[in-house]
Amino acid sequence: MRFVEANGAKIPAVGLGTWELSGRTCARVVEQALRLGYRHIDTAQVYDNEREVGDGLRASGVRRDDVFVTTKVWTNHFAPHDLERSVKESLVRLRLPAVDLVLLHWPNPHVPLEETLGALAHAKRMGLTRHIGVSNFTVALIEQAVALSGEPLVCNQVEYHPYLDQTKVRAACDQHGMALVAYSPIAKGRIKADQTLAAIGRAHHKTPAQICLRWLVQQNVSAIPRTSRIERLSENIEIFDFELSDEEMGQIAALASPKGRLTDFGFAPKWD
Ligand code: 1BO
Repeated sequence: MRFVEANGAKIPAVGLGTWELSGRTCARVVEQALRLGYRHIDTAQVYDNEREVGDGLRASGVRRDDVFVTTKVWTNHFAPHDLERSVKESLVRLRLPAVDLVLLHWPNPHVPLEETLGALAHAKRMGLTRHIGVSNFTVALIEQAVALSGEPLVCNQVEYHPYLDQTKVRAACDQHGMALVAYSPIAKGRIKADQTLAAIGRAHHKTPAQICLRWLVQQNVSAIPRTSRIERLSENIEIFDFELSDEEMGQIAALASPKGRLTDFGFAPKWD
């Protein structure tokens, strides 16, 4: 497995996203993913599956120290007194003494960022997490967060796939030594019918999803595809035995369109 290094963290380049996985399916998929070689599992308080992620971790038999576990604090727990308590509750659900990474899941303009980041840094100093970071932060918010954080931020997790240009966010992350972690990296399956990805795939004997994930990791991005299908789990990590040319990287980047964002929630910040 390849890693993305960022401000002291070593994040496996491919992980399992668990957004929209729940119950026994979630536990079974996490267990299988770990058995197949995944070493990076991404969950969040708002996914309501931390308990099942913990079940899958334990059932896999993989040593805790060998897995990079991320969770995220939802915006209703951003007040300083609440953040630490909510992280502790996440740990109870996961049945872990600490996670590897805790992220602020989404910007919350109603709580001063400085206070939330202070509480997040405190959670790190207390040993509840090895690293801290943010998610769904715009370039302007990354700049603010870096300036305000008392501890290094190791990543910004955002939607990223060939149909969405994240050049500016990626550049801001690079500038501050942060990794970009890509959720919805295969564009919720839309890439399956893509002729450009299919043609590149034929040249490398790979599927459009594998081409897409390889395109991300070749940019030093960590991708967290989600699937509930066991056969897809293998497909999504079999991307380390080939390389895309500069020309192919460019052809894939050219697929981006202004309407490429798939997850435009009402509470999302204005993207720049
Ligand atoms: C509301 C969840 C978005 C991806 O983490």
